Amino acid sequence: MATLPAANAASPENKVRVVIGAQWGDEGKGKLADILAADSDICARCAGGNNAGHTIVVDMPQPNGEKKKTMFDFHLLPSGLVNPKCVGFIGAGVVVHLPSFFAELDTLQKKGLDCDGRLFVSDRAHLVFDFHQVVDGLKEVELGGSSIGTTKKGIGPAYSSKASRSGLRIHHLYDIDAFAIKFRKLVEGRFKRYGHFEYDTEGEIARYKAFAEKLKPHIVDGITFIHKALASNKRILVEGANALMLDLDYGTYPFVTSSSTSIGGVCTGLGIPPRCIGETIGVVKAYTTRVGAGPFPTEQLNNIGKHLQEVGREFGVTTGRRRRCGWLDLVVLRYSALINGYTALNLTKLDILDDLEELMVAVGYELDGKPLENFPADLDLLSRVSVRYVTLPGWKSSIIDVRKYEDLPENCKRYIEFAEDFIGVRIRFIGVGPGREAMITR
Ligand code: 2SA
Ligand code: GDP
Ligand code: MG
Repeated sequence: MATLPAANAASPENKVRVVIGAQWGDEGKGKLADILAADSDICARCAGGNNAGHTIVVDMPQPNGEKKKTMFDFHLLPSGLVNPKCVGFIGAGVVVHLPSFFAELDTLQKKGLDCDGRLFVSDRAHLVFDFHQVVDGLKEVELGGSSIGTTKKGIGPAYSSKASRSGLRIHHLYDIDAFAIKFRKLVEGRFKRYGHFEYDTEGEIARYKAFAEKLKPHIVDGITFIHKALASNKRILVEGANALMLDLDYGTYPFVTSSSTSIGGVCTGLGIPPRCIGETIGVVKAYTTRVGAGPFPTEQLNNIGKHLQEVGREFGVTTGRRRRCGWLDLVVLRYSALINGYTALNLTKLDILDDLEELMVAVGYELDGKPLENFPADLDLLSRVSVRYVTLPGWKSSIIDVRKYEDLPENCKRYIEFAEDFIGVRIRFIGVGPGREAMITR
């Protein structure tokens, strides 16, 4: 064990920072991760896979010295990679679809981001295969009217293979013959369960043989990697994927993703102890969106929902699906804050509310006239709740160019402070536009 640092070698002051989604995803985690990556050495993903979609808009320097507004969509790779000094790390809790890994890397390189020598993946991370994606689709069909609305990226089936202890991990690629035997067994199992589907098993094995070689420079023992980084005072940023309300345990089960998207997933997905976690920044969209099926108490199936969807350009980054939209739900956010223990919040997309006359925010759920104490586990019960709202006045002016808190319109500050007081966590960052520069810090 001579190469590993002692268990307490990390300086107690060097704490890991975490960016995590507080609602149903797409809050704007990627943008904050990109901003914080500027003073981070490592940006790590701990959960999920290429179901995630994180959009970042930056002014990229061009060879002619000018800057060009460039959009990056991250799925499997950490968004911190936009910062040329930041190293990307994919932890054991992530499920990795290698064709997507290389395709995404290729796109980044083509857009002028040199990622050579600064992208690593844990040898303990599980692999997502194309057959997992086929099975994802078949499972959805089987569910019929109660389908989850997954991204069909094979995420659920890959985590199922992991939990049933038949999954294949990155390190299995080192012995391709043993890999092939296990892989055939895994595919056979899926044929038994779902009937025979079109799948080139042997072709896939050959492809993975090539991937194994190509991936070698990226593979690390994730525990050694992360603990050496901690011991040498490297600043680590964790970029959460999806969000608390999609967490396998604490989300609106079964309308959730299949990983631990809460703070717990940071420890299990990266192999770091809780005492190493410092700031946990919850990212909160100023209204609520959800993509896919499942309960959404403040959803607005009317002109308000349409307005938020259109002005907020609410489309899935991975699938292009239209996102469902509704009012800010503070019941959800209190629940979310209890589980994740946010030390600060980033309120995003506040500019999307600029034109609205009045804003409603959910402050309680009632069932048969009685207030509920917490966000309920039982979805049947949840479908019967009535939502109690408070109405706040809108600010009816553009805030996109505001950069100081005190310059925001009074009603806008009132909205922010109302949410902050209700949740009980300081809103430290306020997003007023998609660009890196459109962020107010207080
Ligand atoms: P899955 O594919 O098994 O993880 O789907 C299970 C549920 O999790 C939801 N989910 C998401 N929700 C919001 N954003 C996600 N990423 C993409 C984006 C989504 C897209 O950034 O826009 O492009 O559609 C994401 N990934 C998974 C999913 O909708 C299911 O409800
Ligand atoms: P993520 O999955 O949490 O990283 O979020 P997505 O990238 O899926 O969706 C957030 C979208 O909102 C992206 O298109 C961002 O560029 C954009 N965005 C982020 N913050 C803001 C903001 O403050 N204002 C506006 N108008 N857009 C924002
Ligand atoms: Mg997203």
